[in-house]
Amino acid sequence: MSRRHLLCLTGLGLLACSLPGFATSVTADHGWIRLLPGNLPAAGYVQLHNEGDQAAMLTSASSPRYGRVMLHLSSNRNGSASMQMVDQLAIHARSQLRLAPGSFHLMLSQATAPAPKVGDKVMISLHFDGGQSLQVPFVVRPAYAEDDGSTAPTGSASSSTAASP
Ligand SMILES: [Cu+2]
Repeated sequence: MSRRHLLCLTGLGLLACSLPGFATSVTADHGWIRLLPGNLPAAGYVQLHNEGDQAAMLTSASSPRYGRVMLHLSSNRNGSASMQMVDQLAIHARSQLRLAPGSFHLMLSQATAPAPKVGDKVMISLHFDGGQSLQVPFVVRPAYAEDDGSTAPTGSASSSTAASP
């Protein structure tokens, strides 16, 4: 159970949770960046949770580490992969939206020097309709990474046990 859920059970929490605006209703976790070599743009992924009663609209994003951050959607039409810009992304009431490889992502380009490297934590601000923003830490991961690395790889423990004498 998240801290927010606990807060909502208290009297003060009830008041806070009933206030309009999503600043108290949208949270983000598992932020990570897939770094690509050279000057290729990097991609940012994150999970957004809207625990409020109203939809929240993500309209843009920015970062001190990247000169340009765009909302993108990857698609695969007739076997060819492509990306398109997205004006805004809705996180519906009481639901979540996952920015993930092959789907929605943040396209990060024009990295500021020194360029982000694997292991860095990059702050990205997510800007929502209505003027509020959310500061989210993104951990930088290598090009081959599939997720934020917070889940331990499965299977490695048993294989190493089998290999030991
Ligand atoms: Cu893209």
